[in-house]
Amino acid sequence: MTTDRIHFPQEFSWGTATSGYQIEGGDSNTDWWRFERDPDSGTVEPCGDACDSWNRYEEDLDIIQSLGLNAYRFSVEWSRIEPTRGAISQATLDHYRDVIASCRRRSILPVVTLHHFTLPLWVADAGGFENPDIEHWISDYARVVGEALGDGIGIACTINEPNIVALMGYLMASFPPKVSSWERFVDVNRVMRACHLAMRGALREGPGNYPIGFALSMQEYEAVDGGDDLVNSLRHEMEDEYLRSCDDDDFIGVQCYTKIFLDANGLVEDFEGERTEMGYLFWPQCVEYTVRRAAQFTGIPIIVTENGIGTNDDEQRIRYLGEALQGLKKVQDEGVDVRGYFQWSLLDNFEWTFGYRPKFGIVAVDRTTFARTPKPSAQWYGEAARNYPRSVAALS
Ligand code: GCO
Repeated sequence: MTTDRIHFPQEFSWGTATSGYQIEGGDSNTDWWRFERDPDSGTVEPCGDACDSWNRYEEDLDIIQSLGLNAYRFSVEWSRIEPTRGAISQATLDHYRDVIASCRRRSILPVVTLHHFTLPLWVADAGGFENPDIEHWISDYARVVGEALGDGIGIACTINEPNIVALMGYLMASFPPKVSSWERFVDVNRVMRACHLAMRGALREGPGNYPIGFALSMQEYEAVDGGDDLVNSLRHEMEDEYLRSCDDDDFIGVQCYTKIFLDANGLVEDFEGERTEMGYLFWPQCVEYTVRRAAQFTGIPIIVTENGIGTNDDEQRIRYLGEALQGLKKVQDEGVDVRGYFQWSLLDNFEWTFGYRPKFGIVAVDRTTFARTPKPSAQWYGEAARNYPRSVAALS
């Protein structure tokens, strides 16, 4: 363990999260950009200019500051930093140094993700996560990021939802490279864990003593009508193997949105209960469930690196966040070491194959002018965070 050299922020991190591709705009040197142009991809619209946050990050940070939040999770784009193998863009690194400095000026902790779903074209063309060399490529990239940004990073996530990249890209065939194979899914999960370790090693060699971990997608699973075997094998691959491998990390990032039902044939779409815009079950209780589950596997600190709801109904969002925070309080009272909570997402942004329809943001973004308008939930969340746990006790 290297925890004594690690500096965890003293205060609980109250933040909101985004990712480069979903908000920056113009990340054209990626597998996703190309994928969106394939008529068979199933993507409803291209990402295009996204929220133009490449140019408007100061404005985004002003909003975060005005809400009284003390942390911001965003991602840096490999495709911009290393547009072709070994060619590093200093201008891009300078840009991200500015973003980090802009956070610091506002006393906002910069929580930096290095890989959030997208690959540079040169990596994708060489086989992406199925090329054994990816471990070297991605750790070289991490070394570059660590060297250039490490003195400013507050917390680092190496890979965002490695298990979702594997699931959606290699089993469900709905993200690039659109493969459907259990063996390849299992294999990519294994490669992901190796990539994380290599990246963590590279970051630790650089400046800074910030905590390093990865962000895992977790769910509450429920087996119905003979779904037990599927729940067990899927959860083994999607969660348990990852949770067993992270004891030497500084924290584990837990990301959760809902509860899913599986029968012997797969995902059950027909279930009772309130739904969100994504068709998910309205299930803020997933926070306490998944945090508790992560804590059963590992004793390292936990950060809820993503939780939120896609909805057009901001009242529903407020209700969701309120119940989610009540769950957070419960697990903290049980003694689980949780160090932060990041609401997904700051902005209404590009929701991958669903395009701009789902509204995960606490801030609306005009699709033509890019004007930002905080929703009532933004104010609500800021106040709930500032007054936690009093704010949450008042809800029950
Ligand atoms: C993910 C990603 C985000 C999504 C969010 C809402 O979990 O898929 O980290 O990019 O936008 O989860 O679906």
